[in-house]
Amino acid sequence: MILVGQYDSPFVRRVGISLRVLGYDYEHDQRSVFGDFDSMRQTNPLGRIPSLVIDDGAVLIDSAAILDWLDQEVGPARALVPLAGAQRRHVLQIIALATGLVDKAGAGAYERMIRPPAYRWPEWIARLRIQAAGALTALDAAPWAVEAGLDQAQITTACALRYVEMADPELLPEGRYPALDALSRRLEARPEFQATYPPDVAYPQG
Ligand SMILES: N[C@@H](CCC(=O)N[C@@H](CS)C(=O)NCC(=O)O)C(=O)O
Repeated sequence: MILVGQYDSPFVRRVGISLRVLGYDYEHDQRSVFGDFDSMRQTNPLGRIPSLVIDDGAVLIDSAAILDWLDQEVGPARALVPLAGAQRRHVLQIIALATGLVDKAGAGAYERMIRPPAYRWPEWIARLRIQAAGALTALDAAPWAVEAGLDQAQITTACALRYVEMADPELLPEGRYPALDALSRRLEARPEFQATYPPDVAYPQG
């Protein structure tokens, strides 16, 4: 299996961590989604990461679709998203908040990283930060059923937190979200998280 994409993408990282947690080996293709754009488009017509090349040669794209395939492979007893019931609804809602947080923090980072300064729209960046902060507040208040074991809600949220810490640290001041600080500390200490820990990337701030 080959996982395509670098770990500074929380979508790539959540797939890498899930594969490791579930005991799968994979090769890591570290082409850059920006630097290797033309080549990436040969792998995924959208030119996005992650992709996962599975053993029959098929290329799966989109982290949600990849993780769904993985849960099907391991079966309901080990799946990281519960198969049914209230716990499934809860996990999917947390994942929606965490991936939404990445969408909003990421859109703000792209504004600052890619758009020429003369074309930036401060009100839009401010709106994105309000949306990201809304997701963080809701995630911090969520019931974290840690005694039930590691699930996709925890993995995706921890990956989102590390991404926000890199992309827009202003959104995550120390101590504002104590439950999320604790979740992040606990999970980042695990081997699967350490093996995929993204090095600091210099995102323009402001
Ligand atoms: N819904 C997709 C989102 C993937 C995504 O947005 N990936 C980003 C990296 S974090 C990317 O490839 N960005 C480059 C681009 O879209 O041009 C997933 O879950 O896989």
